[in-house]
Amino acid sequence: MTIQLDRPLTTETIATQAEPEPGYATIEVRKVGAHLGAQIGGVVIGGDVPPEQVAEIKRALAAHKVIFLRDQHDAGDAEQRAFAGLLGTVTKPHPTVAGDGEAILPIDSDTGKANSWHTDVTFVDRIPSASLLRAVELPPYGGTTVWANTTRAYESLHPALKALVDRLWAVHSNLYDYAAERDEKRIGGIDVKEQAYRDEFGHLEYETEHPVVRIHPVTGERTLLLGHFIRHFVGLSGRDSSDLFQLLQRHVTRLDNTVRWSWRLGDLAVWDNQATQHYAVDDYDDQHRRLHRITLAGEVPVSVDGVRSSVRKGDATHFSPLAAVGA
Ligand SMILES: O=C(O)CCC(=O)C(=O)O
Ligand SMILES: [Fe+2]
Repeated sequence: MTIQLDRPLTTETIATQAEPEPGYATIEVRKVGAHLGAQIGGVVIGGDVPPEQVAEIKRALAAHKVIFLRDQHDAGDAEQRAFAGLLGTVTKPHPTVAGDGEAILPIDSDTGKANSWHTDVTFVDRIPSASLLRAVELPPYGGTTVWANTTRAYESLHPALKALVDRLWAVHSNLYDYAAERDEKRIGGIDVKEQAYRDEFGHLEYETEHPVVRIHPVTGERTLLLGHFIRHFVGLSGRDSSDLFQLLQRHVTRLDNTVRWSWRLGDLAVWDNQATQHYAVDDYDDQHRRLHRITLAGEVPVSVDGVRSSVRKGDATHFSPLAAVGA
């Protein structure tokens, strides 16, 4: 098949030497890693991306779990938001953080660094289906982001471990790291802006019980739902929870199961927040780094037995509507 694109990828914009994948008529899809990650060419983000391209971008996202669009230099917040609206239903910036009040959550090194493995906003029932992150200001070195494939992590488990996690539930909370916070305050290791952000992050308390294995609403695959918002597994002691959490996270975050992206200005990354975790590498010293994030509404997770997650504390209806089933 010959693909006719308005803006084909040039050698300068290609982050991968891979040939375009067959099966796409309106975009170029090139793998960045074996197990997840693809670069998408031929798209100019904004509100007028044609429906055929939107459908193919969604298909590429489901297949590759994180996709990267380069050289979107003309795109600002408005184009990012309009494009997000074509892929799904845009949520408020965050359940507890105001952001721009509409849709954008600034990810700014002045207020914190997400250098801990997580899936976004898992402490509410309606976990976002996807996140769109656009580079705004980048440090001259470092500051990459790494994603891991939680579906492949599940598939790689021994059948006995699968049987264990298939029945296991976990409590997720936004107030996940109190002890560390207190220690940092005591030893004076956290600055004012960062503390203000943490206070805003924790000003409402959310707690939700999720299955450790959920059925992906689009692909139907089983996928691990873990990450740093977990407090403990239901019915397990803190110590057992911690050991089991480390074991499972080790499978998720094996380097072979990840893809790492070196950001350039003009980059937009979109990830399937129902099949990945991510980690922002803090290796750029005190230099400023800022990206803008938008999340898309998701469904309440469903376990392998068909049981939905349940809220223990907090109401997330102001943050996000529930996505239509299978969206
Ligand atoms: O800073 C990054 O690269 C990612 C931060 C993050 O966790 C997010 O945008 O959800
Ligand atoms: Fe995140």
